[in-house]
Amino acid sequence: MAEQLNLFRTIWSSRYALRAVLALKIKGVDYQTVFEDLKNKSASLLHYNPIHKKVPVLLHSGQPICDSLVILEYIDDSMRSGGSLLSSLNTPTTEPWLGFGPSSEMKRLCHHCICGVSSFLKEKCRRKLLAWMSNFSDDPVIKECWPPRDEMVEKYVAVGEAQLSA
Ligand SMILES: N[C@@H](CCC(=O)N[C@@H](CS)C(=O)NCC(=O)O)C(=O)O
Repeated sequence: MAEQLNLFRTIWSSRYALRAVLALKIKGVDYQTVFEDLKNKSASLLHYNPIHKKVPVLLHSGQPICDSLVILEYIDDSMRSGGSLLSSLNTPTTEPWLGFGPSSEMKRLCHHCICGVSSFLKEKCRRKLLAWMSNFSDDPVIKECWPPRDEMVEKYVAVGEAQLSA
C-alpha cells in the first residue's frame, strides 16, 4: 500500500474504528492517526464521510474509504500478503457475529456477555468460538491495541444503565 494513509478514528471507544486499527497493525501497514471528537467532528471527517459522518474513515492518497468492513476489504485487496483478514473472520463460527452487532474484536471485550449468549450455541460451536476468542486475544498485536479496561467497563456500564432506564 502506498504512502499517505490516514485513519480517522476515536481514541478507543469505537469498536468499528478498532477493526481498522487492528487490520492495519496485523498487516504491518504504516499510517497516520487522525483522532476525532465525535461530539465536535472535524471539517475533514465531514468532508470525507459526508453521508454517514462516522468513523472510521481510511484516507488513501486523498481517497476516502468509509465503513469498517469496506476498509477491511480494501486493506485485504491492497495488501495481498499475510492472509486474508476477511476470510479469517468469515468462518462458520465467527461469521454470524459480523452481522449480529458486536464486531469480532468486541467479542473478546465483552467476554462475559458472549459466554452468556453462547449458551444458545451448540456445544461444539461454543467451544470453537471461545478457542478462537482466546487465540485472538493472545495475539501480541491485539494486546497492543487493547482499549483500557477500566474506561471500557465504565463506558459500557453507563450504556447498559441508560438502556435499562429507557
Ligand atoms: N457501519 C459503520 C459504523 C461506524 C460507526 O457507527 N461509528 C460510530 C462510532 S462507533 C460513529 O462514528 N458515530 C458518530 C455518529 O453517529 O455521529 C462501520 O462499520 O464503520
